[in-house]
Amino acid sequence: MKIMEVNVRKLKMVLKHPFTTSFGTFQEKEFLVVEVKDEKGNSGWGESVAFHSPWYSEETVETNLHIIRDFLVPIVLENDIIHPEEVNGLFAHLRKNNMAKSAVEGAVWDLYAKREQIPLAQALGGQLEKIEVGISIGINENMQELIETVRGFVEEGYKRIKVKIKPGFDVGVMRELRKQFPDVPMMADANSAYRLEDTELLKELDEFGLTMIEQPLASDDIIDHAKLQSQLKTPICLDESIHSLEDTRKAIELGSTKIINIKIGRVGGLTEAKKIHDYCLEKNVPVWCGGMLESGIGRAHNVALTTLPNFVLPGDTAGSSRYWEQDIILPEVTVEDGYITVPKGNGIGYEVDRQALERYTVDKWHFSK
Ligand code: OSB
Ligand code: MG
Repeated sequence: MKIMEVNVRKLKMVLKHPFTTSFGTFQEKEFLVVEVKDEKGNSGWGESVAFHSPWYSEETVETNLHIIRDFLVPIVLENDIIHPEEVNGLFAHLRKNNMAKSAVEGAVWDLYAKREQIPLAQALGGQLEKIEVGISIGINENMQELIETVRGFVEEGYKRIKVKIKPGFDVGVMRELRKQFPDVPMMADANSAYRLEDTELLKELDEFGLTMIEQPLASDDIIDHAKLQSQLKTPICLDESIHSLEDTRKAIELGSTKIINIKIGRVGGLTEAKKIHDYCLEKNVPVWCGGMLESGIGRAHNVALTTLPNFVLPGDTAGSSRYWEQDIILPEVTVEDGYITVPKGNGIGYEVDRQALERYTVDKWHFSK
């Protein structure tokens, strides 16, 4: 396929409710959307999951813009790409910057599936017609409010509840939630807020039967996580530490993780995500799809990826209405009884709502052959 044009937009969308993690509070989301167009006028869409500030990873909206504009766009305009699996290779001489690469690669995957007139899920080899989803709940120091938030999502049917924790907001909170919801699958995500010296405290979480604890230790660590896992009954799931298939292999070999959170942006795109999925399937390590407060475009990519067979644990991809008054896709992503029905349309399977897209756009750039 020949990519004739690339359009990059910066969007700003206000979150319905602030979302707090151990590293900070999100009130709004600024992010990039990439559109690639072929010679027939088909459009493929990708979303960069980099945040405004480098607090989840070192990438930001501005570093992504720089990498996309100055390095990645020229590559996709200059090369005739037959299959999207080639894109990773074309970008391989550029180090890291995975979220930037993923935004462009994802757009090429969507374009490819549209040209083939098949759903993106099918292009990836996915089979599931509906996927199970959970929900991620931010830190709220008001326990009564937190309980009511959890209750609301349990009643909506979400298949598991993930709660963000941090030092001082951990064992007591999980104890109270477990008392209130004895049978609900629950997990905790620390976003790297602890150190190995906190092992005794983290062991106290074992009594609550959590399905996992996500990224308790440093974002660049796999050694201390292995030491911690040997002391914990609760499975550790790595998020921030995993950027590639190689990271996955090393973490599993070391015993640092028993479950992998796959985020398409963090690992540099759908091709690498699929490789990690396949490797984990072979090693009997369950995976699930993480979330980055995506708009509908990123959400649609997550839905497609999650149709692969080893996504056996509910992901974080909630319905569009979890975060947005109005999303940028039509129809919006909806959750019924804890399931998202995988769309049957070509490519990402949702239409980009160009009016909504335009309304949220704060800046845009156009590139052509
Ligand atoms: O660690 O999974 C995370 C949100 C922002 C940054 C990191 C994370 C999260 C979430 C929310 O947990 C996932 C979502 O609902 O999109
Ligand atoms: Mg996480």
